[in-house]
Amino acid sequence: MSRPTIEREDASRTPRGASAITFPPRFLWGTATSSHQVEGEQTQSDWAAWEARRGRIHGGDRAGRACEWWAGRAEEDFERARTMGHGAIRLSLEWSRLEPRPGVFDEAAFDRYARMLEKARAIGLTTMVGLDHFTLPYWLAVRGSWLAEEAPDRFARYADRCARRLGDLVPLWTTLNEPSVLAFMAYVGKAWPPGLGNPVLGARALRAQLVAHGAAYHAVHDARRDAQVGLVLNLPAIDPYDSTSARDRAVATAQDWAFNGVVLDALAHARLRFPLALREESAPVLRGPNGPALDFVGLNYYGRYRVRFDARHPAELFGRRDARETVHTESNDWGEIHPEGLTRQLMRLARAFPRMPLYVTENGMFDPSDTRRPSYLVSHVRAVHDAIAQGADVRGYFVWSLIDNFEWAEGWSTPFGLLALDRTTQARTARRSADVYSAICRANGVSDALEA
Ligand code: IFM
Repeated sequence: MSRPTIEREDASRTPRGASAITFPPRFLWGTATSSHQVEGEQTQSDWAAWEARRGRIHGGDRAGRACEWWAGRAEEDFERARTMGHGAIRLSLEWSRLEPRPGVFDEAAFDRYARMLEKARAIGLTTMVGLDHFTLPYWLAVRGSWLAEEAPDRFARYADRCARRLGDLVPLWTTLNEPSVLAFMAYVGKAWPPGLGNPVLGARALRAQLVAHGAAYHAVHDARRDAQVGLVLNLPAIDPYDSTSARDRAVATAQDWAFNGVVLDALAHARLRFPLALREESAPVLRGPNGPALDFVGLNYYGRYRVRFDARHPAELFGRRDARETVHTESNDWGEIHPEGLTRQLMRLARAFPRMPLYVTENGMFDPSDTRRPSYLVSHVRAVHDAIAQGADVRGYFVWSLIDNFEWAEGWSTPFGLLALDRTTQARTARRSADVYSAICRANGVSDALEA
């Protein structure tokens, strides 16, 4: 199969004659990025080491210079975002830069992030800043990554330092990004570091990340009482392929529990249930002053998986994803384009965490020709509006991503950016979807003109 592939006619086309929609005042429109994927010159993390190993990344790609944010281009890209009418940007800090050795912090690296954040603030971009987005310092990787007993505590100490050093510049913090995805790709699977391929270790890594989230939530609040701290979850819609088949329904329910449900349950009730623990355990670290240890929840949503029962797939709880209609490569699958799933997952969050502010912290698709992305964006923005109309307190929406960037094991093969990146010249070119998104940001919704 040639890469990357997108099979399926466009399922996300907005219905003809759909009406204009407007979002609440002060709704945040932005894009999302992450440190390792855009910064470049990043050498001290588990990912830098992983990329150097043969056969790990599609085409032997490396993040390399990436989008040269560290070298100074972050500020230029913030300007571009602002010019396009965006009001916010989500980025992350690179733990391995800020704490290159255990307990040793790099003040020059903190200064570099401070300059980026000052720039964003000066031009009117609200920042949502992640403490960690998949990568770990190499010194922690050699001690066991998220399976190291010290990992949650180390993360909390690092979070404390970040909150004290950069807290003035950060209105919205997030602790971790997509803990289930990391557990699945790196511990259950072998595609990402540490590449263990063991479901039991996957459950342990997920549990450690949840504990780390809680510990960091408290650390940031202890450092800055006014901080807003959330967690970013990737919650795909997981449905039975054939809803009349009891076996398809059972495996869809099991997969949804293992990937989505157990995490929501842990956060909502401060408890760890199977497979995070053999017997239910209480997790006081996940309790905040007035309920869950969360001030908001970030939802990353790409699409829907439809699963069939298949006895040959025990590691996937006997469910095989049907990839015929999905956005996928040979090694990764972002699901079927299904905007209704975004409404559904937002409503699920609104029920699990009543009155909790929600953000769509990532949504987008890789689309080299940029023929499908414009309608994907419009249909998903409409899906967010539907959730708000049904009572969800959604405060913002971030497209993944502002610019083409290093897509983990897929390397540079899956362009997700509103801006296309020429990696040789570092030139940026706005795609048509950048204009469409710009029109959404400026109209604070979908206008009749955009619809036309
Ligand atoms: O690039 C990733 C990001 O790092 C986490 N969420 C999904 C994106 C697209 O795969």
